[in-house]
Amino acid sequence: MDIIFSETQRQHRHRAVLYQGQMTDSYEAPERLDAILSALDAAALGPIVPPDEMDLAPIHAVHDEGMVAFLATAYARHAAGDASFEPVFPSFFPPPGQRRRPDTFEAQKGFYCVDMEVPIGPHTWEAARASAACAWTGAQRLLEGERYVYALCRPPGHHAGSDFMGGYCYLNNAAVAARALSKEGARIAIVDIDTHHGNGTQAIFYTDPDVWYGSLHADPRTTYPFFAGYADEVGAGRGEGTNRNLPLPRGTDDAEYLRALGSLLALVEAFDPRWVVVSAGFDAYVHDPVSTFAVTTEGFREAGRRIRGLQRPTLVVQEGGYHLPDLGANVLAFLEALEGS
Ligand code: Q9C
Ligand code: ZN
Repeated sequence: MDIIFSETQRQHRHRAVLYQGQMTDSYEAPERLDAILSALDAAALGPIVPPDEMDLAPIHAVHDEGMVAFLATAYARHAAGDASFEPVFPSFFPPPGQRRRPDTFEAQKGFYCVDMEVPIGPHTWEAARASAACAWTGAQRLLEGERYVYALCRPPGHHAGSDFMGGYCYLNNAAVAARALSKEGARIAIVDIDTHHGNGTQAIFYTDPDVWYGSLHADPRTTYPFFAGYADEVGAGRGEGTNRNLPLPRGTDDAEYLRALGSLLALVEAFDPRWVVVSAGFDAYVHDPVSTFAVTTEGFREAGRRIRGLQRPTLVVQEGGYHLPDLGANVLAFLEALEGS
């Protein structure tokens, strides 16, 4: 299986995110890449190749021009001001029904960043762009006839919407790949197994009849992203019926996780997509620091086996997963089972 990876993704390192008024360590660190790379390397899963050259068109096909421009220039605007503090952080957020785009940089931060988990440092834009390029390149490989491709993306993407960023996510990598695959009206299914609901991906495709989105995740009543991911969100307009959410209780184990995945995959079969994109987060892991689930390495292996059962060309896009000691083993178990090795 081809593994698409860019070294540029390492350059984004936010030592801190703001949580409950305090700077805390971010789990979303470059060491995640090494944890995954060393496991894939040791197992010789496949060639690790850099992404193709990508201009901004595939990003603009998903994201609002204003948001992309904001992300690309935010650090330079910040550094040019009198800021004494490193990353760009928002302070002011639009109240419900007041989502107007202000002219001033200070207010644009909270207009585009919906929480305090997306600080923008000197290389965040380059890393986010490289991450999106990995996913987009993976889509190109599928279009060229590859059966299974793994995009080792970081920062992750599924909490980024067309015009918002949040939850460690700046650009929606899976959405960029899905858009690239949606040529000639081909149907695509995005299966999101990260422990968090992919509120950005859902929002991007909510009214799109050709892109089905299904997610299993911790109940948003108690878990990030809180404001979306409920079972009654089923899509709208021409996209009605192409969105499916399965919130699961605290303590969800392999059996429950796989049962939920089974019901999502039955819906994927019924949708009959040409392509499958997996938003593959491994933060449902029993030891994950952000997880309330109890999924094991064997659970992820079985998830890979079940998705293999779809018998569709599949792009795996890396999302969350923060337990460094076992992250690589979890990714490897999933990918090996997916390709049947
Ligand atoms: N103090 C992804 O997994 N919030 N994003 C944790 C801990 C994490 C996770 C707060 C929510 C975002 C892609
Ligand atoms: Zn997650």
